[in-house]
Amino acid sequence: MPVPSLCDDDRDALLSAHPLWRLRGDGKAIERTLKFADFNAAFGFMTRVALHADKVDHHPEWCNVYNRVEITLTTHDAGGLSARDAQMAAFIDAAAIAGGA
Ligand code: H2B
Repeated sequence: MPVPSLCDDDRDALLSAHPLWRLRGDGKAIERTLKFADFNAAFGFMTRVALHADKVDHHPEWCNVYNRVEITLTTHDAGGLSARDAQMAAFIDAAAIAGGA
């Protein structure tokens, strides 16, 4: 089902509200790299995000190497960024703090 993509003002507001995220070169996604104390902390964080993602049906693209997690947020159903990415960035930022990133 199509999802509305963010207008330029809403995209700028997303980036201002979540300064640890950077806009991907093509403007269709945001990215953040997180570093945790160890693999256990990184995977615990990923587990919390995964359960939330499945609940809200909005899934991150990510890569984990030991204590590092690289995350890309985009909305496939919008062909770019949507309000769902802003909501997911807020959840991830809070989970990152809780997880000690
Ligand atoms: N995740 C993301 N990141 N973007 C989507 O457009 C998306 C999703 N769509 N998770 C959902 C699943 C959709 O495919 C299902 C059918 O609701």
